[in-house]
Amino acid sequence: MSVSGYAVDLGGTKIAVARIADGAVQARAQGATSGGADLGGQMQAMAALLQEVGYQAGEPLGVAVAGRIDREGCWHAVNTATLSAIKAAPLGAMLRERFGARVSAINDAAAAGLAESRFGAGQGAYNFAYLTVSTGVGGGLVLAGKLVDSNNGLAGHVGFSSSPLSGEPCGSGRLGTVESVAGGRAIAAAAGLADAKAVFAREPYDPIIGRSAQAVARLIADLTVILGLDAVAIGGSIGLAPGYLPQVVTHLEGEPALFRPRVTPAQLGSDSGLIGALLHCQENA
Ligand code: ADP
Ligand code: BMX
Repeated sequence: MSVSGYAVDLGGTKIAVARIADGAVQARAQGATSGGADLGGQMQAMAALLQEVGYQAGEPLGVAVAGRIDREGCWHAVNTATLSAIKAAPLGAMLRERFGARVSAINDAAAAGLAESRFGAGQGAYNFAYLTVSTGVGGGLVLAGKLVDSNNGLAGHVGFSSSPLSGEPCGSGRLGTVESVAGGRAIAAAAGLADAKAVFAREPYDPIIGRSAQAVARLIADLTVILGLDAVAIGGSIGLAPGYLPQVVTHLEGEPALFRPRVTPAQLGSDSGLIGALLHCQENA
């Protein structure tokens, strides 16, 4: 893996940064995401963590963030309950101004999908989807070897598709989405606990987690109908939590064989967003 430089992965719960050499994480720093921070605040948080891993302006830097990035490099929260102050924020321009020309910005799940398709669980698949089950539910679709993108940056945001298992409002403004039953915020709210991690600590086979896994299994089958997927990789701290993937697979077994692609954990684990962000930078900046 000839991927070397620095990367940021800003999700709804945590910001991870890394120094990467030949595709391997050499140094890592992490902090909590401030959901109410505006672009200036988020940039400040990224810069402070980057300093911890030795980054200096001018070096290659791939930035992956939750939310959509449009063709002009503007950053918009789709779920405004997760990043409430991110609205048409000129992330691309601000990153270049602060860190130089060798920077790029991409959605976090799209970045992870790119990395998994190239170096991880998606290798050898013709049509591949990466799904993250984390604060929200995100996706990166790689079809015929190419990451699906769009002018408005919304392509791949599969967590905002409808789920028969939810009638709940979603921070996207839609009603009854996959994210509003399967994501970490939804799991915590349904259990009345501070976060989804506490729900897992109590009981990984809690019916609330089972419902999340069932919604993700339905989503996988629906995406397979539409895209003819060969393989799906699941990441995110919930997706990778012990006991979660087996529940998804059990629910998927209720579908006819034609609608069941290969489903595995993300091979690069929690590094896929970081490695994909830097790969995107190398290929686009
Ligand atoms: P982000 O959404 O910022 O990318 P994560 O992938 O870590 O970050 O996902 C955050 C969600 O995962 C939160 O809902 C958190 O409670 C949950 N979580 C974190 N660690 C664990 C764990 N070990 N087991 C289960 N859930 C976890
Ligand atoms: C949401 C959406 C996606 C993101 C996905 C996973 C926002 C703020 N987020 O669907 O852009 O890719 O969550 O993000 O609109 P995470 O926060 O769970 O890592």
